[in-house]
Amino acid sequence: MTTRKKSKSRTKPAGKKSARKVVKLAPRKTAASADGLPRPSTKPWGQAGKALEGVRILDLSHVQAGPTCTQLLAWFGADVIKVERPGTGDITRGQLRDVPNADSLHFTMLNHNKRSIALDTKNPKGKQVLERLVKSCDVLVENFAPGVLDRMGLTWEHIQKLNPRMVVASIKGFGPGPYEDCKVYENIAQCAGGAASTTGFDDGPPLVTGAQIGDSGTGLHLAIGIVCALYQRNRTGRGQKVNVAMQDGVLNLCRVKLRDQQRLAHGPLTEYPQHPHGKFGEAVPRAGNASGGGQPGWILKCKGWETDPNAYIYFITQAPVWGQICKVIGKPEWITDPDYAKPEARLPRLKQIFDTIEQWTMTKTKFEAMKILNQYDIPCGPILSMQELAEEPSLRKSGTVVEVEHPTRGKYLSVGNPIKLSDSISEVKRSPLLGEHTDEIFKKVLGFSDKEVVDIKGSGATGGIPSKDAA
Ligand code: CAO
Repeated sequence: MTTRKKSKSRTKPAGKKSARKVVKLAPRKTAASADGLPRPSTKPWGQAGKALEGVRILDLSHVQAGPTCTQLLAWFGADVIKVERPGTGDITRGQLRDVPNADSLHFTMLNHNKRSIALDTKNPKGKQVLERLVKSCDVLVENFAPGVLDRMGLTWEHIQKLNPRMVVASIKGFGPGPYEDCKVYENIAQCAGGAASTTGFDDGPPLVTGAQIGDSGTGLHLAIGIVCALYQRNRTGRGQKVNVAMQDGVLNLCRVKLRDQQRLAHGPLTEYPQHPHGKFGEAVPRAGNASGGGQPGWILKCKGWETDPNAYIYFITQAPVWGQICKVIGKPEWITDPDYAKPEARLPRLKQIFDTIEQWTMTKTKFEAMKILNQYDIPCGPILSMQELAEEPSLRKSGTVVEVEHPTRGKYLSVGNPIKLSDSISEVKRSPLLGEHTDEIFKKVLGFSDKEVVDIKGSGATGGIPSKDAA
C-alpha cells in the first residue's frame, strides 16, 4: 500500500483522477454537460471546499520569499507541510523577537495555515522520511541557496524517480548567468532587478522600497507558476520544474522602467521631473514621486505636515478631470489658458502646477482633501501610515488585516489573503509551533507504524537525541 493511499481520508491527491481525463475547453452545451468538468456545484458559495483542496505541498522554504508563496497556497486550501530543522526551525522564528520565547512576528505572519514537522534532513533516517514526503506530496517548494537541494539528495532526477508527478518549485536570487551561485536577500534583488536604480530622487543615491518586491513579490510569482504547473499536470500527468529568480521577479515589476529606457533613445522623458530643466543620462533616471504612467502625479503636503510625517496626499492631474482640478484649487483661468489647457502644454510646467496645487492641499488634512477631490473624480490617495492601516476598519472587515491568537505570544495583527475568491474563502489560522505536527504527519500522512515512529525519533532525526549519523 502506498503512503498516499493511507492518507486518503485527509486529502485527495490533486489531479489523480483528472490526469486520466483531458479537460476540453470547448463550450459546454449545457451547464450540466460533462466535457471533462463536473456539474456546477449546488452548494452555497464558499461552502464547496477550497480552491486548492487536495493539493499537498512539501514546504522546504524559509525566511520570506518561499514562505509567502506557500502561505498563499495554504490560504487557498493546500495542505502545506513545513519541514524545519529540529531545535531552531526556520531561522526567522528567532529573529527580531519582540516577545521572549515566542516565535517572531516575522515567522508568524508568513507561516499561517501550515503544519510543521521537525526533521533533520542530514540524518539518514531523516532523509528517508524526506523521500517519503516527496512521494506523498504534489509540490515541493524551496528557496535554499543554490546547490543546497542537490546536497540534500533531492536532485531533479531523483525526485522524478520518486514521484514523477511532483512539481518542484524553486526561488533563487539569479537565473543562469554570472551570479547564479550567489545568495540573495530582498534588497540585493531590488538593487539587481532595476528597482533601486529607478527609485529615489535624482540628486540622491539609489533607494530600496519598503514593499518587499524581491521576497514577497517573487513568492507571488512562484505561486502563479505552481498553479499553472498543477493545471498542466491535469493533462500531462507529470510534474515539472518551476523556477523564479528574484532578479527576474523584480525586473518584471519594473517593466515600465525598461519601457522608459527604450523611450529615452527617442528624446527626454517629458513626464519625468528632469524635464525640461534637468539632464538625462544614458539610463532611466530616478523619478522621485512622479507618476509612472501618462498621467502626471506627485506627493503634496497637507495640513499638519510640519509635525506629522504622513500628512501628505498623492495627487494625479488626470487629463479628463483637468477642468475640475482647476476649479477646486481656485485656478479656473487655467482651463482655457494655452499654457495649461492641454496635457502637452502642462508637461514643462509640472513643478509649478504641483506647487500651486500644494498651496490648496496644505489648507486641508489629507482626509478632507480626499473627500473633496473624490466628489470630482480626481484621482488621489492619502499617504497612510502603518498605524493608520492597522486601525482601518474597512481592512479589518474585508479580512485584509486580521487579528490572530497565538498560544505563546497572544494576539497579533497580520495581513490576511489579499486575493479574494468568492467560492474559496480564506481563513487565517495561526502559524504552527516548531514540530507541532510531527507525529500527526508521521502517522496520518506518511502512514508510519508506532514502532517506525519510535525508530525515527530514536535516531535523532526529529531532534532531542544527538544523531551519531548526522553529517
Ligand atoms: N535539516 C538539516 N539541514 C537543513 C535543514 C533541515 N531541516 N534545512 C536546511 N538545512 C541546511 C541546508 O541543507 C543547508 O546546508 P548545506 O549548505 O550544508 O547544504 C543549510 O541548511 C543552509 O541553507 P541555505 O544556504 O539556504 O541558508 P543560509 O541561511 O545560509 O542562506 C539565503 C539564506 C536566503 C541567503 C539562501 O537560502 C538563498 O540565497 N536562497 C535563495 C534566494 C532567496 O530565496 N532569498 C530570499 C531570502 S528571504 O526570503
